[in-house]
Amino acid sequence: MEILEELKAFRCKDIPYSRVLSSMCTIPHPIAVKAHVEFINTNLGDPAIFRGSAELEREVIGMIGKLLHHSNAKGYVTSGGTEANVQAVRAFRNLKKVERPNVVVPESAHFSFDKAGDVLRVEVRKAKLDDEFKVDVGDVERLIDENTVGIVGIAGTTALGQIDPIEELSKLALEKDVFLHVDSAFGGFVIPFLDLDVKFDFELEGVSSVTVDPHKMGLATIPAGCILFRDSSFLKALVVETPYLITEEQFSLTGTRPATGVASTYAVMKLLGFEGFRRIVRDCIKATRYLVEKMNDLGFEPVIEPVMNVVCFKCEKAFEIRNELYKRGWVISAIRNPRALRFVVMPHANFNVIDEFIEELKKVLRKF
Ligand code: 0PR
Repeated sequence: MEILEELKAFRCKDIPYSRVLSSMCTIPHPIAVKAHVEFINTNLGDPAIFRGSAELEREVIGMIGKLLHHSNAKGYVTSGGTEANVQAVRAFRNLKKVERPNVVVPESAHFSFDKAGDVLRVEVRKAKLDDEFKVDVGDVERLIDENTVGIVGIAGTTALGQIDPIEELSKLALEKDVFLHVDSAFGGFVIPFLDLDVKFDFELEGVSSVTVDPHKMGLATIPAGCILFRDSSFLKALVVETPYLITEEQFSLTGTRPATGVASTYAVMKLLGFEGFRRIVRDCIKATRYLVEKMNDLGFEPVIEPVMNVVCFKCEKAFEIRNELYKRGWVISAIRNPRALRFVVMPHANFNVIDEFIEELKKVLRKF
């Protein structure tokens, strides 16, 4: 019992989500926690033993595939968006077999692509953004050469929640015969539930793979990311032999891995369904609008009209204000270019949380 008390003392030092307005993660849905516990001692690294868990993973891939217009997509549940992005780049590199491979990503790409470039020895070229902070497709085209194995578009950028012109990137990928990976780690569980007329997933012919993370807006437990490919040729390009196991090959990057995220994703998706997610996304968008109103009242202007539940406000003193808020127990983030305060309005960031935050911010602003 003493040990558990000790653990509790550590855990109490963590900042509660009700004071966090910068995270793409949130309190998981209660059914996700139950599902997670049920699968606590599973290991998908050995699917011959955990064959029920492996079957469930295939179901989940089918369900997420369906959400992204391709119920026959092939993939697996990863440890998160980082592993998913690394695996996409790895598959492209292995399939294209050029000597000095490169990928072209937007300047707004998540830092996981820098990790991918480093571990895979693939050059990561960064394409400029336009004045709406979407990738400039002309610049992507300029950066493509005979060593380019793939290009990347982001559907829900980390900083601003912006959506790149994936339709144009898809055309370009087909024209240049390179693969296109869409990173919708955040947006994958948002965009399908918005009333937005944008195509970003497998319905576009040029899209080869998609990252989408249930542990972000999917309300699943951490770790639960997902990589989906258009067909099994990409998974084959990732395979290594595991000769002493009953299943003789493995395409995941990690070896031993839990099915907890698989089970929690399944549970939330089954329980909520399309309509349930639509409600959650609608509430997050309402709260985002409320935050924008309150920030406008304080004289702050958004960098772009928020596309989803991520919003940044222009602010020269962004880092100083972020640090001062942190001292007072609140977590928001700050971005450099343009200098701005950044917010992710997750389901835990309800109107009450926003009101409390604004009161604290007013006090902080008096100091500046
Ligand atoms: N792709 C995009 C577009 C992302 O925003 C992220 C993470 C990833 C990939 C990588 O996903 P994993 O972190 O699951 O590997 N974006 C979040 C961010 O940088 C990660 C995060 C989440 C950071 C919660 C802090 C935090 O409290 O904001």
